[in-house]
Amino acid sequence: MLDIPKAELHVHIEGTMEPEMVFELARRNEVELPYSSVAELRSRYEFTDLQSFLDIYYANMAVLRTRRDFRELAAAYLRESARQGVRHAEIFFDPQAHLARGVEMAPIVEGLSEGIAEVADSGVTAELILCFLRDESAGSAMDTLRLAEPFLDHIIGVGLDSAEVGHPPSKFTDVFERARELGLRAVAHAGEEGPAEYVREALDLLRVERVDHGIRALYDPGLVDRLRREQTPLTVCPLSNVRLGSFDHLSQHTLPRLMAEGLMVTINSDDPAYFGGYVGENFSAVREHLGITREQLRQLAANSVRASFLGSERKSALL
Ligand code: ES4
Ligand code: ZN
Repeated sequence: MLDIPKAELHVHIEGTMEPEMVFELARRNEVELPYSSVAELRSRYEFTDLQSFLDIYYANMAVLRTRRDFRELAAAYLRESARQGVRHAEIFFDPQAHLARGVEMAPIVEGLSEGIAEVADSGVTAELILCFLRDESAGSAMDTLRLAEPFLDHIIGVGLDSAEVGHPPSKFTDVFERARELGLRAVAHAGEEGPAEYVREALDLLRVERVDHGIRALYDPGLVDRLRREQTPLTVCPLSNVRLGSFDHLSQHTLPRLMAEGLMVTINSDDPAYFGGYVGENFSAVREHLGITREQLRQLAANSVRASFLGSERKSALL
């Protein structure tokens, strides 16, 4: 299963920072942490919903300060993922969270790019997707996009993440239109905790090419028909959905139903340092707890390559 070539399309680079790295960077950058050990930090990783996770995710990010930090973070994620069969990753990053602490766009984007370049010899490729924090204003998102303009060579697209409920995609229509004018691709988190209507808005107003999560689309049969007809990729994150309370146990996850509906489903890790595993562990878990067959795992892996922003030649090579 680890040997099947895969693409990871839904991973937040800040969510790949393992507790050991949180402590290492805190020491190096002289940032004070409110925990005395890695074990104590890890013991806080009991989440009830998305916000309870986001609170600790944003707090831990305070240790990320320099170009070197971002480079090491990206390289470590890609090395581990490559071991699990990931041949290509499209990686989210949250610049607003770092800009707010006085870290500039250049060390963030260039550091992440250097990390990607550092592991190129292992055959894994990656692209960066700039995510806007939906619980910040549309104006802040537009300012962030403007700050990113000198770095567009390093950025393939834009996304939308953070606290979903109460922050509909419609809030960001103009920002996504501007991003499209700049030649960027578009994706958005929708239907993770928010309603199916947010998935429709992401498609109609933000004109996204993939929906991140999208699990709540199943509450809307008309939307399911549309997603099937258009074969819109959904980047599903099984371990994340369980850790954040969408399902009580992995055996209750609706991944099999999404597949049975004929949707273009992919499997991803979201925030692997927080949710119990990278893409390989997500694949193993759905096989064990949802009865997903080896053949279906192959299908899910092939979907991830097809749903990526890779060119047709590289896609063919990975299929
Ligand atoms: C996230 Cl799981 C999840 N959902 C929304 N925004 C996020 N940012 C990082 N992880
Ligand atoms: Zn996510």
